[in-house]
Amino acid sequence: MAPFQPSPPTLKNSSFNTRLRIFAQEIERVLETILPASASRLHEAMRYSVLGGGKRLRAYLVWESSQFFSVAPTQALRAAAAVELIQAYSLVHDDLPCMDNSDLRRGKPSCHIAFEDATAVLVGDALIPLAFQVLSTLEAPAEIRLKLIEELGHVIGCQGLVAGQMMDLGLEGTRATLEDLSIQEYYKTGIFFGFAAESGAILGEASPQQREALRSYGILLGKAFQMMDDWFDGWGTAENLGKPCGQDTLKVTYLNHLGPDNLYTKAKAIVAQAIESLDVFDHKAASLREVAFFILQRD
Ligand code: GRG
Repeated sequence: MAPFQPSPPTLKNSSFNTRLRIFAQEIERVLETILPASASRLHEAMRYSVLGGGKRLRAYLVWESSQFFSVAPTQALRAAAAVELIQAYSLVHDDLPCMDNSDLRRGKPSCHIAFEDATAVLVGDALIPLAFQVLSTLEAPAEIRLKLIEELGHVIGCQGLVAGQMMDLGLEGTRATLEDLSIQEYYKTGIFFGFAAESGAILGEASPQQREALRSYGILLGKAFQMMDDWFDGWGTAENLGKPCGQDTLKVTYLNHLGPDNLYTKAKAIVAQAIESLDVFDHKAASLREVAFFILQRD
């Protein structure tokens, strides 16, 4: 197959990339204050897994959507940090030998390689309640905190991320259809993105219509993200992605169903749909539109 160009220069937006990187530093600072810092092996492994890497894309969605509704910056950042704790847990567990068995994550040895399997399991176990603790102590009315906790519990639990991961395991070695894949990806990736985008609206006590618009945007973004993740797994390099590539060659993926050109075209169409969901916010949503383009060209 001829190499396919994933990054049309017209989509490159270096000012957005810079903004995302600066935001990532800000989130890192907040995470530093949230994570326990004793010399215990568990705490050390938690910090190793959460800090010093990651695009912080889901956190950025929380931040940007919070800006629509003038949420206090400290509260938006803490909610965004909670999302990143969950993201880190899911990656630590996904890398384990009994899951995706991946030795490299964010350009460094996966948690179970740097420490060992049992510690990596416990790191994930500890990050989940820490995320809920952060949400429960936000400076926001109790019903808002409760809503965030309820929604997060839903999207990462047995009808969300964990269910999606279970489906993923079940699809290995099968002739899964595109529809199977799409359902699995909705649970594993889409609804967590949906939560990230919607959480600013929850924090800002937005209308149901505004919440729904942001959730739809996030879910569609998650779908395009997963598609491009498959694309990069087939065509990227470990050096620029910070994780092994070509891991999914034996798995059913969007890439082997659709082929690279078709996949990219479909991902672009989904990004366009995601952007359409933001119509209700008019010019306020410029930055979230940029995130959608970033999905197609991340480096
Ligand atoms: C273990 C319950 C459980 C779930 C794991 C996160 C996940 C589910 C699997 C990771 C494997 C994968 C390719 C998932 C789909 C795309 C994805 C979520 C990639 C990782 O997210 P990025 O690229 O990572 O945003 P960073 O490092 O930037 O945070």
